[in-house]
Amino acid sequence: MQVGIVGPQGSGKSTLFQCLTGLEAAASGKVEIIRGIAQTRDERLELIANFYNSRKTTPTTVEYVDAPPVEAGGLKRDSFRAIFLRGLEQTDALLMVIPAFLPGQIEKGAETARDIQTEFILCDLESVEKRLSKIDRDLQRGVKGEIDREGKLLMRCKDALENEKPLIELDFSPAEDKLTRGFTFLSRKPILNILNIAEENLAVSEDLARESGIENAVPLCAAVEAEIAALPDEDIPAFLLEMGIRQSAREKVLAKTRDMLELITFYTAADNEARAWNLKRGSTALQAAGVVHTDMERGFIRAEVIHFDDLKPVDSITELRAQGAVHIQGKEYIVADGDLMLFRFNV
Ligand SMILES: Nc1nc2c(ncn2[C@@H]2O[C@H](COP(=O)(O)OP(=O)(O)OP(=O)(O)O)[C@@H](O)[C@H]2O)c(=O)[nH]1
Ligand SMILES: [Mg+2]
Repeated sequence: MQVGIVGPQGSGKSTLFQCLTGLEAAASGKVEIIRGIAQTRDERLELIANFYNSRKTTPTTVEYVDAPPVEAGGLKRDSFRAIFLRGLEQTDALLMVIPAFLPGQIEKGAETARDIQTEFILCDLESVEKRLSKIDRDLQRGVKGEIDREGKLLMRCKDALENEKPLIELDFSPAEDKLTRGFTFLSRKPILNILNIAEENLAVSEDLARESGIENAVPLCAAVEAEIAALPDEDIPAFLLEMGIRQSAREKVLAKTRDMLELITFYTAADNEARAWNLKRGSTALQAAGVVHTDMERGFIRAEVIHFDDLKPVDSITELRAQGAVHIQGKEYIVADGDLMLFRFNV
């Protein structure tokens, strides 16, 4: 999973990047893209690894991308935009950091955030128009097939974008989704709004978020969270308690992003490795197999599924089997969050 961090100049994007990854971020004012991988802590995975005596655990990871502010380009806007676009190309979602740590900052911040989203729409419109004129030329030369369908779809996109509607508001069929995959549409990426509040407002953070009028705003104080990220793991709970923070930014942002993307976690385990995997909610056992390995999907026979809650009270797999807690499932089984999956396959 890859998540981009965007927002007005000086809103705290790089500070948030540091909180989320524990890494050094881009210096303020620099047109630079910095990437960093955050490991996720996963207690369920630890428990599963213990159960199987796995030698190694592999949690899911998130790659965060610290982007420069769009408006910092000045005269060299085009080249600036190119860097910005390239940096966000592969992201699955965006965090929009809205500054609210200084008095009166929030209105202007929210306005700039909207401007940035307009910029996304303009970027997308530019790509759509470019592609449409190429398609026109090809159609005139007599090229047929797929291109016609793509043209129609892009006309729909153009229509929305010209009406300042982000592409995320359009419903694409899976086939249409595939057709547009090569485009990196910025306005099609889901956005999680982050309200970067002052330390002294931490106690009223939820009220501030509600009163801000910003949709689903997640309040946090990036400056304080950066301090938390620098602490040794064992000192974090006491610090959070002292500051009156219920959940660290790292955990909160991750959970909200995964919710927004409708992701669940399933697990695989053996004596060599216990591993967590991301899966779109509502996916089948066959699709889960494909996430692990294409061979498993191709040669899928069945899945043996253990629900995480059944695993906790027992000591061994024999005990689980005796209780009937190992469920044999076919391709169409809808995977639940926390399922431990063993795929039987034949290629
Ligand atoms: N008081 C306070 N200051 C903050 C907070 N977060 C960021 N700042 C300050 O705001 C300034 C900009 O922070 P950055 O994290 O570099 O912001 P940025 O959005 O990455 O900046 P650009 O990349 O230049 O757009 C720094 O001086 C930070 O110390 C915060 O939560 N509270
Ligand atoms: Mg920065």
